Amino acid sequence: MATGSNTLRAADVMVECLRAHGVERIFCVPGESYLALLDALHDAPDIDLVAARHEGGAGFMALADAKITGRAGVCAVSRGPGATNASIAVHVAEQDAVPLVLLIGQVGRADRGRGAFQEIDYGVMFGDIAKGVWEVSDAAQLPEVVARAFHLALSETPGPCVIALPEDMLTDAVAAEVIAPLPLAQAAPSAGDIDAVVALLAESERPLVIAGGRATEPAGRAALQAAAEAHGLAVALAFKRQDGFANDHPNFAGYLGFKIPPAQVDAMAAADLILAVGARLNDTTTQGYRLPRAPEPEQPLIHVHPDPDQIGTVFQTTLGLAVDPVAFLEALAVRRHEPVPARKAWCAALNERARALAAYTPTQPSDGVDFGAVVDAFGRRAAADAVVITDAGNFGSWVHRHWPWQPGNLLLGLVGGAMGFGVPGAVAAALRMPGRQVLSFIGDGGMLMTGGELATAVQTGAALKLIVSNNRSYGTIRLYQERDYPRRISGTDLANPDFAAWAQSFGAEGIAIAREDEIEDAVERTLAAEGSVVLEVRSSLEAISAYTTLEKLRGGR
Ligand SMILES: Cc1ncc(C[n+]2csc(CCOP(=O)(O)OP(=O)(O)O)c2C)c(N)n1
Repeated sequence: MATGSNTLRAADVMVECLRAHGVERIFCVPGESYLALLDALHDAPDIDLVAARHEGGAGFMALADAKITGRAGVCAVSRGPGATNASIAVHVAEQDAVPLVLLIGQVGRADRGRGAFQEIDYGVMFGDIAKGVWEVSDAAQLPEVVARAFHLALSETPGPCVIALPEDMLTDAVAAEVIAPLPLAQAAPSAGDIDAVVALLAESERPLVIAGGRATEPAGRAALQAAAEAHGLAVALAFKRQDGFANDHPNFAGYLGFKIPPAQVDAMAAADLILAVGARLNDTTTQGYRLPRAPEPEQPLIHVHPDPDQIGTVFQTTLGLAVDPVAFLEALAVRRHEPVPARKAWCAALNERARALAAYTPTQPSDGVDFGAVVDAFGRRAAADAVVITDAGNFGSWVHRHWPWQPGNLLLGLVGGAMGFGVPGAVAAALRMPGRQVLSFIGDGGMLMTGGELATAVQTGAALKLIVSNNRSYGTIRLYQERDYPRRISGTDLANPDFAAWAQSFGAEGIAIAREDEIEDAVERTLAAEGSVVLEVRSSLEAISAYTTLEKLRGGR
């Protein structure tokens, strides 16, 4: 909307800036604090505005969108309550290294600092979790702030950036030139870097790659496999990165998530060299700073990561390369090498363990369906390029343990472990990839945290397949309770709605099963559904996770 001879309303400048940064979808919950921006988006049919039912849902959608596209996800929310609801996504973006730009309507400039209605100082609120926080009081600075926020969100270790927009600033008339995206520095390895890696590899009989981040994203998968094959490297996948390498490949060494049996970790820890590529090496991936051991690893450690701040800060690192992991793997894959015969046996031994752990053995619990059997059936029948989403909770242990992951799959799960991602994450995925099966595994706890976003799916036509493990419990916490305080159940029992009827009330399909002999038919119907479908599995609580049972926990096992 033009406001005068070379000037534009600031809200329209903002839209121009977003457009210049490639934004074509924004997830929001509207608020009166940014009406002018909503109005400017009315004139921007090229930007899809998805209205969610809760700012946590909108934030999770933006996170999922960013994980899929590799570009910054954008979320717009109102001040105070909108911003506090959205804060879960800011935290997860930091934990998961996901580029996210959160736009918040702010109280008018004249009222700042007076404790005005719904006022928050966002620099203080997000200071510890966002990479950058700006409040734009001069509309002329919008282009510069937007360019810096997107640049920072995407650079080195990606993460969240927050821009607060005072509501009266958004209606200022301003002459401001849009600033194009700032270039991202992408260091490539030198020939000398690769020489140094090859020299260390030459002395290794048992090299273990720990792959994560960019190395396991779709763009890095071919290079990861080529490098592993060229040098006979065993490849373990970092937390929630299981789709990065074919799990039936002979070089696949296993997964570094929660509850990996100690014998499996010990076997991997017998490595005489660790090559960590793209992974930040957090406590989950390193199995509690054991693989590699902190601060002094038991074997030489090569760490390749785009962000120099991630290298050498926790682990004494033999060789650190702050370079693009994909460029590194490509360069490593084409280097000539002398075959080291012992590596074949090393890979085979780890691979055998990984396969044994992934094999599903049916159990027959008496209090409901073994959720593992449902995951097993989906794993056998789902499309080879299915998008698989996991909310946080024990039901996910079967997915992470038994799903036959292939690089054609896309796994979306949160390293940050926040519940409530399952439904909104699926909405974003289905909108972005309408032709693909989008399967989201969720617990009864997580389902009712953000399940209202099923309405957003129905409204936008996003087709989701939501598989709910209804074990009538916050099962993960119950598991720890039974381990530490056997039989003292406190705050973890849940009374649930009829999820199938609940789904139908949204206009989605609803299916419920309570017996194992119903699984195959229900899975087939779920996969065949054209629109959104909720499959409620009345699952066993006795079979509380893929690794243990209530009985074993109470017996101290
Ligand atoms: C937003 C949020 N709140 C609380 C937790 C702590 N938490 C982790 S798992 C879990 C229970 C999950 O229950 P459910 O979704 O029913 O799945 P289940 O573990 O029973 O399979 C809780 C409360 C969390 N991770 N995220």
